[in-house]
Amino acid sequence: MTLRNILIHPDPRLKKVATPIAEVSDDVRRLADDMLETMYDAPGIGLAAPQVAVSQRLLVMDCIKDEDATPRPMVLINPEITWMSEAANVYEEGCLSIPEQYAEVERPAEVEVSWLGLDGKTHSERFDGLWATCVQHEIDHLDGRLFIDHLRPLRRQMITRKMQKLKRERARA
Ligand code: K1U
Ligand code: ZN
Repeated sequence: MTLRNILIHPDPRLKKVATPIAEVSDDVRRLADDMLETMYDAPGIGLAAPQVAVSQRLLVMDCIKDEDATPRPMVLINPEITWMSEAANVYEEGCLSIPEQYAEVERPAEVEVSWLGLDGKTHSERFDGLWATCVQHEIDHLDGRLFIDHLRPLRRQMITRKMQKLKRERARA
């Protein structure tokens, strides 16, 4: 397993709509393994392939935050939201591609998602709580959307400027 580099906003590769995956190949299994390792190392609760510069529809997540609890690493290929609740939930979101910036985002409180698993089978599950927030945040990445795209333009601009400054500083270091 290899740690992959996480792209930082602004980057045109984070704005592209990712391509569906045709089959669960060895490359796809390797990508999923690398992404889980990269997510746990960050640390984060989710990661989408475009964040590691792969424009394919694959995401990983594990929203078990308690270190004493059993982890639940999930790999979702070509995920689709098939149902969303009318009730909404507000969560203060972060993003590994927008380090140290957090903002409240409102999303459906519950979603049903279907996806292709690494076992080649179709899966479907209803998510709520942090899992629902996280899976929607990650599917947004597959569609070239970031959590700051849900904010008012001025707030989004402020965060983007901070990220431009961070990238300049990192390039100089
Ligand atoms: O997609 C990403 O950039 C990962 C992101 C996922 C996410 C966080 C919060 C709400 C929705 C989606 C992160 O994992 S940011 C880091 C984070 O939330 C975290 C890090 C360590 C422990 C617990 C949470
Ligand atoms: Zn993110």
